[in-house]
Amino acid sequence: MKLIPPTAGKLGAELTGIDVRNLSSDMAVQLRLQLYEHRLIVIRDQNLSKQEYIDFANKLGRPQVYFQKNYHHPEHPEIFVSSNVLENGQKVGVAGTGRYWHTDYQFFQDPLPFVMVYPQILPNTRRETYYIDMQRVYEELPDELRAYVENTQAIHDGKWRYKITPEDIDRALIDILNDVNKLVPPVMHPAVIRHPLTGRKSLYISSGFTSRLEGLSYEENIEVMAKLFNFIEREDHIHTHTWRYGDILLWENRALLHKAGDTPKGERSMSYRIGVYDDLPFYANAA
Ligand code: 7UC
Ligand code: FE
Repeated sequence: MKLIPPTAGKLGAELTGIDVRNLSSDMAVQLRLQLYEHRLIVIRDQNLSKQEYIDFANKLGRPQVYFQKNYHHPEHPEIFVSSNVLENGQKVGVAGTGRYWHTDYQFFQDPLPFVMVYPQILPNTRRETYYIDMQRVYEELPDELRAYVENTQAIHDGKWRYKITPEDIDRALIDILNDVNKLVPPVMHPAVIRHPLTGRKSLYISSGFTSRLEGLSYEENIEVMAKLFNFIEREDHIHTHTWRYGDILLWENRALLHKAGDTPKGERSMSYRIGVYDDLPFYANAA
């Protein structure tokens, strides 16, 4: 097992020379520590069955089952399927997930600590996923913006990203919206969170899920959030992962934003995600 750290100032370590089917529990502990340190690790050249992929997740922590069934792999509910490929003429999972800056499960009380993605079919002409290091963003935040997020709570709302399912046909938008709001009511987290193990602080807001900052008027909130997201999503903050077959990308969802790349029209794409709970709280108290 060989871990190649990123070049200074960059994101993304690379793990080679390991078949994760042979990962011992000692090695799993090491890998978790490397993940807290580097936040984004690409594990190259894996060739796993669905069950072996789930077994790997079990070595890192406790695999999650996504709250909506329409995302589940039909035989393995732990696998969240992002796919536009029909299997036996049937739709499996959901197409075009996460094409906006976000962290997974940010709109829940217990967000996901780790996430991994293992593509099964890659588009021919473009195969990218994007990341932003929110520990670095926090450190670089101009004082004027920092004042708005320090000792502040942010409200996150998942309902605007809800995808219509076959059961929604013939229902009024207002009824769907009311039901989704009951299913995932808005939640609050500190706008700045401290990592429970490393103690490093991250800015914990995203243009995908964060609806407002506490204590601001309607107008001020719109203005401040626009400034914050402009800063966060600056070109020089974005790390691009270009996928190769065999990659498993594993990341610290406490510290990074991510965004799925578009699949070019007419091309196929299918990937398997597993969310994993480690044995730590999502954040330590800030300050
Ligand atoms: O379809 C999607 O973009 C999924 C999104 C609403 N949730 C991903 C997550 O884990 O928060
Ligand atoms: Fe996501």
